[in-house]
Amino acid sequence: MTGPELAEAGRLLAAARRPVVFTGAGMSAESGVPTFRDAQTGLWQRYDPQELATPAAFRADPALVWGWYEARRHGVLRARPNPGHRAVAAIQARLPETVVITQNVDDLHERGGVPAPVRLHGSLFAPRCSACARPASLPSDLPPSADPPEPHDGPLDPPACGGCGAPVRPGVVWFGEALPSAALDAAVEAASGCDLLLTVGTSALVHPAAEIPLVAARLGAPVVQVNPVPTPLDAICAVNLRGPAGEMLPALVRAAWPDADAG
Ligand code: BJW
Ligand code: ZN
Repeated sequence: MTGPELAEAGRLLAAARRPVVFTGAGMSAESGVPTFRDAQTGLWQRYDPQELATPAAFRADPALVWGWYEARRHGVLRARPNPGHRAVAAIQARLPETVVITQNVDDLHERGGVPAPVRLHGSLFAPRCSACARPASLPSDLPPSADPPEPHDGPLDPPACGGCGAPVRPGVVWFGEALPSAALDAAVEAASGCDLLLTVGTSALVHPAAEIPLVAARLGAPVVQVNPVPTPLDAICAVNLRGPAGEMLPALVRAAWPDADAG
């Protein structure tokens, strides 16, 4: 893959020392994890994700919402990191001050070689009590020798908290809830001090996360976007790389460092 945009983005990455990589659901699309705003499959076609990902939906029907998250968690367990995840790890290996900030609730950055991404919207793998916030464990559905479970499909009662008996909830950030303050502070600090922000696979519709690239741009850092389609961030980007992350990111790493192993 060649082209003036890729060459320019490669020059910006090669010149960076403290880049931020900001990712959304499109990062994991080529791993087979549906994006948040993709059409859903199976039973879940009937529901709008924006209406399921709320505290009110969980209060109204805990089994519906817990079942949806278990279905998605099982899908992620079956997924593998794609070449885009490995290219992000290659950037961090080259530039150790790289900060990876993700909106994703899967664990594919970690499995792709980025040990500690800043998680703005929580994780599918960190459930907690809906009343007392005590961390809860998940069913041990991945014994070392077993295949990942078949995706769960349908409502499922959440487990009860071992401390107070209230329903356990997914450890994610729903609409109307505050983002974890340590993660948000770390993200704003990294974006404020970066010398390049690479935004990958996000529609940039959900706030306050969508403001992270704007913080970097406002303070003068160039913003490079990887997305097959335009987003509200197009206008602030120095370079728009229109294509899938699994192809564009390895190509970008090769453009920056022709000798690199881009995954
Ligand atoms: C590819 C690709 C490939 C495809 N390669 N790319 C300001 C203005 C307006 C509204 C608000 C505002 N501030 C706050 C709000 C309200 C609300 C909000 O933003 N609403 C908007 C929808 C209008 N925000 C909130 O409620 C937040 N909380 C809050 O503000 O609290 C205030 C408060 C303060 C103090 C005390 C109490 C309260 C919380 C937001 C939490 C969002 N959580 C979710 C769900 C997480 C759990 C779950 O997954 O179920 O996070 S919503 C969902 O959207 C999820 C995602 O992380 C997030 C972002 O989505 P993302 O990643 O961009 O995915 P998609 O699907 O939208 O886009 C995919 C993109 O990939 C597309 O562009 C494709 O083209 C692209 N793509 N294939 C590269 N191969
Ligand atoms: Zn409890």
